[in-house]
Amino acid sequence: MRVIDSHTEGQPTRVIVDGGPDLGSGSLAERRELLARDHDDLRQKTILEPKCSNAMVGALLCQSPNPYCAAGVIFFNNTGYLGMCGHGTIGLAVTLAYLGKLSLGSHLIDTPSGVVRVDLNGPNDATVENVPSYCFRKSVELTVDGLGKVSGSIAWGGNWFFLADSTPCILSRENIPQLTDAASKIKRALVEQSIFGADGGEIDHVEFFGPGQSSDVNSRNFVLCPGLAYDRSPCGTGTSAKIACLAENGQLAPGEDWIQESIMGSRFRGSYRPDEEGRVIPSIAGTSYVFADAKLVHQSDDPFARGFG
Ligand code: PYC
Repeated sequence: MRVIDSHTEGQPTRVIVDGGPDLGSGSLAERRELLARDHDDLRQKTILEPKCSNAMVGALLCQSPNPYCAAGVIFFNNTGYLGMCGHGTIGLAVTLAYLGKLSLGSHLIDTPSGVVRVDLNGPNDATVENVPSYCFRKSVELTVDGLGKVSGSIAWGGNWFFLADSTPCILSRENIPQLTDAASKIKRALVEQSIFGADGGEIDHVEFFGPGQSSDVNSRNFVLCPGLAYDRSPCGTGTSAKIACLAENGQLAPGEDWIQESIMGSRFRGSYRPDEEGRVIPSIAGTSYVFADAKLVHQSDDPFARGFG
């Protein structure tokens, strides 16, 4: 199985460019179900520790049934499958450019959450125009073990996010263990208190916000992903969810830039446009670098081939 590894603003993506299972020719959402049901060992063998850090997002390159799409992709992580992934789509575009399979310019990419557009601006720079994003609920209150009352918004950016109204501590690298602990407790409380997304989907990403480190940044975030790894990038779908909430509150105009900084200090430049139906279509721009072009091998007696179990 050939994989290409990259990182987008610090967050890694491993694209499986060949050697994946035959998932038929259904929609990407249908194929994601098949992959999860019948071939989860692919996810386990490709990205779980000890092979990768638990932040790694896997991306199975597929052919899209939509003839206008340059590619299809199914994203997965250390615990399951994602609908969309912003940093991963930028990583995929840069990976395809590295392989000589994507030219500079505009392309459509099919994902289980819908078709997105990617503009490859240079060999390492891409802008993703994401799926329609929206704020589902505001001022949602929950009681969280050790934190007391916590309030926030629930928003869709291609995945479900809880955007907390306040942060338990300063958003600094030294506080990552505390931030991870607080966000994990919020994630658990959402399930326990039966608070879900619009479609009953689990709200499996939690975001905290604070001031950026310099005046040209609008905000810094900390994003906890479903498998309890934190996003080293500002999270493309998380920034989209934030932009949808800002648009809903009249705090960001169409076309206005929103510079989102990650807990590691890397940045995405975001903005949005309204579509014909007035929905928020966020764009996220970032940089990605390829760092490995490898063949994965699986030895039959490797006790940790599928991770630590
Ligand atoms: O960039 O959308 C993103 C993302 C989701 C999970 C990790 N990164």
